[in-house]
Amino acid sequence: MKATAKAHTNIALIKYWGKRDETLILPTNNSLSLTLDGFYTTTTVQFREELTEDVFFLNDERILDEPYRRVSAFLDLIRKMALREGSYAEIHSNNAVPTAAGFASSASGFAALAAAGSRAIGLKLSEEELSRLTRQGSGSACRSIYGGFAEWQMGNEIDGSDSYAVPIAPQEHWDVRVAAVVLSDVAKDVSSRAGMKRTVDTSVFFDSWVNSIPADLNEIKAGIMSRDFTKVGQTAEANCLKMHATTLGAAPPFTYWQDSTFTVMQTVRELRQQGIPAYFTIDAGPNVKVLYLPENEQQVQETLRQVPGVADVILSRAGQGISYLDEA
Ligand code: 2P0
Repeated sequence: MKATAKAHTNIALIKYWGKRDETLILPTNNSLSLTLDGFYTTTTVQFREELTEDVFFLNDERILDEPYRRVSAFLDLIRKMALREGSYAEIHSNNAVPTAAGFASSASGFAALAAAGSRAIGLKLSEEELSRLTRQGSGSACRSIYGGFAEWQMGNEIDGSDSYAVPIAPQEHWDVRVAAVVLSDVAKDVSSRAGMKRTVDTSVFFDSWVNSIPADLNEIKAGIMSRDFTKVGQTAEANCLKMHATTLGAAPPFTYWQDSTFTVMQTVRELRQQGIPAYFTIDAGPNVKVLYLPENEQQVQETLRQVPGVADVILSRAGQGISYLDEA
């Protein structure tokens, strides 16, 4: 009745930006990501008969507010699947995701929780089933079941049965790296969930965004398969810019970018002018992630560190999928 799982976060190269069902977490477009080795969550779930409610510890601290409710509501799904309603668990989660790095710990967090929770309660889920379950905790988490490159297929069914991630290429396929550029003065006033919803509800650019996805997906998958860094980088960067453009067409309009976000973007373009292939992508926040190849690591890192407003640069390689650490 106890299991421990480790899951890594992922960075979307083709972004998930829009839901068609907010309860089941069903997206309006396919997305594609690279799982990262540097950022992960390790979670132990133990179902214990004497408990009358779930107990959740994050980084050894008891959590009682909203994150607790989200974790417990997610365990409700697992209890329902296992026909074990009324069984409660003690959950210990540890994040090796520097919160300042601007990576959503929800991706690694819900992937690890789904894997440990389902195993602890005795469910034997396929990767597809696990991804479908994980999706209902946080959308992007369903891609973290797999190492390397993974695609979340949006599906068409209203019950979400065909909405889950599939592997595209394993971690060993290609040594592409990501620098997380952490800005020193970060103010995020629109959460990703709220920003996504406002965009779907009001952005005049939203349909164009959705319509642009199939071509971007074809292009980036061809680029991944042939290890064509220029093709992958150009497609990811353009896709990121389109996602962020939708926020400017929302009502009221908003943006996640700050001054130093622009400065880092411009620095990446200058690296390219100097012959260093590097491309940026940005999630629902001001920090920038830069894709680069191993042979350019030193120059990319040194250049980014010198940009005014940059507090830190954290490097990561491609990471692995879910792993189970101990069972009883
Ligand atoms: C992604 N993001 O594909 C995209 C790119 C942000 C930008 O997944 O499902 O708003 O409501 O938990 O927390 C944002 O994640 O998604 C996200 P839900 P959330 O990685």
